[in-house]
Amino acid sequence: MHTPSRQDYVSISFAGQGGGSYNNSKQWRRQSCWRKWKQLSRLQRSLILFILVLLFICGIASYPTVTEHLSGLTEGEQHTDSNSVLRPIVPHVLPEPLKQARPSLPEQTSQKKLSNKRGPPVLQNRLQKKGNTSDTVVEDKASDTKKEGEENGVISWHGAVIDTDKATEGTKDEQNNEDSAANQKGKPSEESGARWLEAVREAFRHAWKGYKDFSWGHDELRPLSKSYSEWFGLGLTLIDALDTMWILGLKEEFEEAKAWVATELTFNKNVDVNLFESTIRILGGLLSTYALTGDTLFLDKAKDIGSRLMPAFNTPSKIPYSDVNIGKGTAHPPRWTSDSTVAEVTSIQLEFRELTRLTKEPQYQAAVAEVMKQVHNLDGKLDGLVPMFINTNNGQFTHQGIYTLGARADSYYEYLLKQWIQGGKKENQLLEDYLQAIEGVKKNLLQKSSPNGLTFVGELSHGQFSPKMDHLVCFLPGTLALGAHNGLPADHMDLAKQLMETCYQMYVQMETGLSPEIVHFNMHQGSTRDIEVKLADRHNLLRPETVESLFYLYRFTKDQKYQRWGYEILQNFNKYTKVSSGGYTSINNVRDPDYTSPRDKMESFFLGETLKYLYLLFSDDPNLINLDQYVFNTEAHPLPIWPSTA
Ligand code: DMJ
Repeated sequence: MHTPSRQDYVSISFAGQGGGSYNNSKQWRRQSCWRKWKQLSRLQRSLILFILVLLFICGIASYPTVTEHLSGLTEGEQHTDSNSVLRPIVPHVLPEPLKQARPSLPEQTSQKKLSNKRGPPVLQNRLQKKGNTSDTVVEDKASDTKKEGEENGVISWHGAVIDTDKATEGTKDEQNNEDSAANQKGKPSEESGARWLEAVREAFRHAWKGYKDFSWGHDELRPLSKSYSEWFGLGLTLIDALDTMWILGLKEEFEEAKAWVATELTFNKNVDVNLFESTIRILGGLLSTYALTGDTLFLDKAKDIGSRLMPAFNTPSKIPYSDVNIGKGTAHPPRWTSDSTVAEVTSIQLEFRELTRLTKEPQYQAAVAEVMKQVHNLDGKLDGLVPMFINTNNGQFTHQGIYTLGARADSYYEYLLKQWIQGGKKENQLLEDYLQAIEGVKKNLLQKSSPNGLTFVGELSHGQFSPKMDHLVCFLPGTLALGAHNGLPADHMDLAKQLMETCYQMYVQMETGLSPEIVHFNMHQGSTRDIEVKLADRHNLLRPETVESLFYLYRFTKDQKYQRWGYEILQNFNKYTKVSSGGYTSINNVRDPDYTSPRDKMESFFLGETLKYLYLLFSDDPNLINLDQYVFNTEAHPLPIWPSTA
């Protein structure tokens, strides 16, 4: 290793210039420099001047990039809402400012092509207007399975792509003019009706392309890393999407998926599956595809998975465990508790009852009816509202005193009504429990926000009201409307309409036009805004509940504003969650259009539910899944309402 000599050091220290004494005065340095300059030849001086000029020009040229970078950061840092509650999300997924990115990946080209012929015109126009600032490059921190072309850590992203400051502002008027049906109060024209249906089919095809290209036969697409994630290892997205393809008339896609089910799908696997999730998505998906197509392939597969799930009910209380190993035939609760979730054990009934009807084997219906019977008789309810957990050993509610229509309880209420409808409206106990629960909601959980008086469903914890509402609760307007359609009190429909408006506001009041996972409503006088969102609640998982309810409300009222609202939501999914290379992704932040922070996951329910309900919402054909003949399970799989002789 080279060590600098003493002599080197002395020469760098201007040794000799000051006769051995160190003189660092400004005057001495100026004179010394000038003397040295004079000693240079003309050629040397010209060369130095030329280099300086060159450096100056380069500095000027790079100035905009630097300022853009800086201003991007500053905007992000300063972005807060009026109440200063909302701060920009920590850039853990997107380590570089978006505006710095200028992608030149193949996806960008293909997206541009797509935008010329696909999607609603509004979107196309926005993209075209943006021209060469189209796609944004994001780095996917979660991608540990990157493939070729992603080595640089950059992935083309068509989402928060658009430099929103410019594009959104600049196109608002255009949007109004170009898609009057979506923005005026009038009836969407027949033409736009057809176009909106086609827009859903395009969205589905785009989602399917991502699934097919990067995660075929696996559970869920990770669209940014162009890979997949496994949950049960059973092709979850493919099965969840089967009946959607059938309903949307996507025959080619349906046939290729069916071929996979026929040749690749096996349940003889040593895997733990969640009883509720596999029932609503897999058993429900197979049963509904059988109902729609009559193809016994799907019934056979449904019988197979249904029988493999039955060990879950072998518990001391007959309240099922949460997890089953479908290969070994064993079941167990989660590692940390012997409790199951109330919504999970009470939202598998439609599917197992249907399996009994089709197979004439009574054990399926008997097992789920036993759960309903026990829950009906349990202490610990409040005016028909149930706690969130139930113990699999003693069959009692646990964690009592907390009541919500959101996570862990939601579909209990939905399945009370829907089982009653499925069975031909004869099972009075189910109806009574449902009616009592809705009264319980009105009495304990319903409030109005300030300043605009939005009706919302909050939560109760040991007598304390919390104005918190999950997006999951937005299933309720649809369920209330379905009840009213089936002869339940008319005020259920009034409440459905009010809650529908609230759920829509959860979208439009966000900067991306997409709802967060959870909102809090202001209730005190003098509030300036109705809806607040906590930092941790800003994500959107492509959930279906609001478009599900819009579908019911439109079917029963024919009020076209519900279709327009749905179309706005579809446009915003396209704008902020669509990934250019295929698929859609959940996002972390619905409050910042410039920085949505994609999560790199497409949930199976986006294809199973969200796009299906959007399509049905835009359809004016009441026989496309006639609601007097079918009842949707909680994963949007239509099951037949039993004929009266059944
Ligand atoms: C779906 O799996 C079902 O709709 C379930 O009832 C609730 N969660 C998701 C969709 O948000």
